[in-house]
Amino acid sequence: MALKYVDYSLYLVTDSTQAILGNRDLVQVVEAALEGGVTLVQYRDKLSDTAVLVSTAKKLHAITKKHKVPLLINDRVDVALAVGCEGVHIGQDDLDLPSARKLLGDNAIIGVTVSTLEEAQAACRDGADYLGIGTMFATSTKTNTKDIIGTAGTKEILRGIAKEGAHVRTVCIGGINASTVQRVLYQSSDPSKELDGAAIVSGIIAAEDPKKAAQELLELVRTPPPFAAASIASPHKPVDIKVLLRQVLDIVAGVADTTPLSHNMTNLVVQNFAANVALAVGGSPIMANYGEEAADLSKLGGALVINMGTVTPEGLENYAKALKAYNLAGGSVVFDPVGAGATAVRRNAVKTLLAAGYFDVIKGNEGEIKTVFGSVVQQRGVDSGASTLNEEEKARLVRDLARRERNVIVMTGATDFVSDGSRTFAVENGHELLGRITGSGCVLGTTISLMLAVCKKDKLLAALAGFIALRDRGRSCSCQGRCQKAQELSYLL
Ligand code: 3NM
Ligand code: MG
Repeated sequence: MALKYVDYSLYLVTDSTQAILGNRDLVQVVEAALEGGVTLVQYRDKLSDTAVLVSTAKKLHAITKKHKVPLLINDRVDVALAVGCEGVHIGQDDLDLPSARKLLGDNAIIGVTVSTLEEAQAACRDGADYLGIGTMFATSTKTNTKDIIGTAGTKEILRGIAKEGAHVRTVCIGGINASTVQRVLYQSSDPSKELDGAAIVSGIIAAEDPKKAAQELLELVRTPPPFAAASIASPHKPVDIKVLLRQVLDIVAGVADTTPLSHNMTNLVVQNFAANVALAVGGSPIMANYGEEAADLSKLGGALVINMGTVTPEGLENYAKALKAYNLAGGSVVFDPVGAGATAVRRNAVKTLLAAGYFDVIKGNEGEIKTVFGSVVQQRGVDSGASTLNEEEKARLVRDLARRERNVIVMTGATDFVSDGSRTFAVENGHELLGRITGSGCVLGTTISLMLAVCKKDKLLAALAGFIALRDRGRSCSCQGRCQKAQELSYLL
């Protein structure tokens, strides 16, 4: 097969419906998008008759050639042949890939829509040049989708084809826009296989200014998101706990020295307690549950805690709004999915929030973390419920979830487990009295947020600092890693 150098980073898929295109001329809209920098175009038109398809495709091909961008046709191999464009995109219900290849030849670019690992593996075996993996998020542009697979499902597919599909390129599709594209590429990509780009319909075609929309999206796909961790330790580099503890104590001291803001959107039970703990460790708390305030607050260098302990429909909207504002500003966000496994409402709230934005740290008890992972657990109220996991299984759960979400997971319990996917720690930090008061877990979210505000570059250290701050003000400890606290941290995986 001939080598085809194709830039998949910003893949425009067209739509000719009134709802998306309106009364505008498709060819003009695509030309504007090309001027803005889209790197690949698929003509997707489910409405027009064959003669119109061919004549529109010819016009589109003339302008894509001018911009040296390939043009693919959705479904219709015959139209691609008539026009002589670069290839086709086929769905699972369209002409099969081997037949399309036979008709179009080795030099054609052929992409396939996949939403499961099995479909992806079959397409790789059959010689697809690229996969369109979806549906990422629910979208009005395509309603007959099989599954909303999100970033977690996309990553599972990428990991599953990393070997056999090493040369097969990949894009994600479905509901992706300027406010989600960076996170989607960041969270979906697996270390063994990255996404090559994002396919977008309404984010460009329905935009008031398609050229500007394409320019903005191209800039976004080419830069890492503001919350991308600058330094994650190499998985093979051994960790020196004493060195690490000194770094952690520096973070705790840094909070006391710089008084960062901890913006809490938290439950009615712990607001006062959490505010006082934030003050006690040297931070500056603001308890602001109104999402509109987040745009301003996110610019003050602090971090946000979203604690869904007393969730309401309005509260959920406020959380999502604040999450987006902090993601945009590069401020860190801690998620405390309180009682996640207790009710259907809370399980759905978790899904809604994970799809709405990026959490730097997710902190919960065993029942909550299992629910975030996707296991069905029945929590009794906000208590964790009986533990079903041994220590090694707990360590693996937090590690795997951290890898999936590409963040830091904190799971509290008699022993706490913390992981960033490459380093996993157990923290022996418990006290029998903690189980007899309310809010001890919630205030940990607040202390972690303060630590994140002073240490963005290593979120795992910040999370560990959140624990240490609750035990002892770092400033008053001069042990240099020699005291009892050093023994309380152990490195697991
Ligand atoms: N295919 P928008 S979703 C064409 O899941 C298409 O395979 C999908 O449109 C899939 O960018 C989709 O407007 C439409 O959300 C994507
Ligand atoms: Mg199709």
